[in-house]
Amino acid sequence: HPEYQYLDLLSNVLEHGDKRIDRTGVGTLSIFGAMTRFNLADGTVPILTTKRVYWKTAVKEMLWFLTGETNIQPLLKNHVSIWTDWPLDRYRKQSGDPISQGEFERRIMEDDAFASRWGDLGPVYGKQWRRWLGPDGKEHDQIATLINSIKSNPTSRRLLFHAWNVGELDQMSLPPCHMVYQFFCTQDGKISCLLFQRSGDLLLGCPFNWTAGAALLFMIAQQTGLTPHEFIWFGGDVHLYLNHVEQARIQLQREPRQWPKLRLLRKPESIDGYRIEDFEVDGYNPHAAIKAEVAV
Ligand code: DHF
Ligand code: TMP
Repeated sequence: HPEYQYLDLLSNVLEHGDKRIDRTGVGTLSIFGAMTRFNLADGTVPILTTKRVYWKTAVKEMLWFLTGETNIQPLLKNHVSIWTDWPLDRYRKQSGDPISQGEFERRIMEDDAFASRWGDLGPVYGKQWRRWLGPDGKEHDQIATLINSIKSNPTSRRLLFHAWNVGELDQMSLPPCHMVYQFFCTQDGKISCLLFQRSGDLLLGCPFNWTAGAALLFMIAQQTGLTPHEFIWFGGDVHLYLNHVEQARIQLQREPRQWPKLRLLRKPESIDGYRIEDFEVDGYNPHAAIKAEVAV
């Protein structure tokens, strides 16, 4: 079962990870260099079954990146709170206001001025993917260019987009973790995606990144008339936070179940036309969710 790639990685990190204090102060067990390879034939998607993964949240995050947005306001309006901690932390530190998360999210949603002052993450994924600022002031839409290139030159070795914009890193609330997405098309009409991720939170981040990356490949395949083939993931610093060790042990005791299938119910005119309602996941019957704190 392909999910053993995850479980093996998790037990490898638990057993052999280098124990260190990380940027967040929580501490991690880290290994360097890991790969997973998932076959998406017949619509199979990497959504872990040894715990419930909120795949709609992961897909909504991906759709938000594709809009080019970097403000959390539209995410919150779509009931996605996974990015709230970073603006909230900044707001509390800079204003001295010990606001609750719920109240902060309410203000971001209801007060546009507050949202634009405090809800923006800086020039993160969406900005770099859709509006990378060139030295001449011209903005580059890497996603539109990618799709055109796949259609016009499918054997190109330059089918990729990148988020690590060195000159803008200091303005980002977090520098990009999933950094480079590269694509490869075969002569018989299959397309694969390879993602390089410099830093991976194995318990919380990676399962989301795999699901979202596969969803992206399904959309790009549909837009270019190709069939999704493999989603390949490379991790640099792959780690388990020390406050996730108990959760990892629980998950390691569980048996994977059959992976679900993803279907796109509609073909939008362009990559910009997708909505969460277009995604249908069939046969997802995971083990129970496992709660874990995200390190900020
Ligand atoms: N920081 C850290 N330390 N780890 C991350 O994985 C991470 N991911 C970010 C931003 N910063 C990060 C963006 N992606 C969750 C999942 C992905 C994500 C951020 C957070 C998360 O907390 N997932 C929980 C709850 C999901 C939900 O409430 O819908 C989970 O159990 O999967
Ligand atoms: P870092 O910038 O110090 O590497 O911290 C970022 C943390 O967030 C790290 O634990 C990796 C994790 N992360 C993911 O795993 N996936 C993601 O998509 C994001 C945004 C972060």
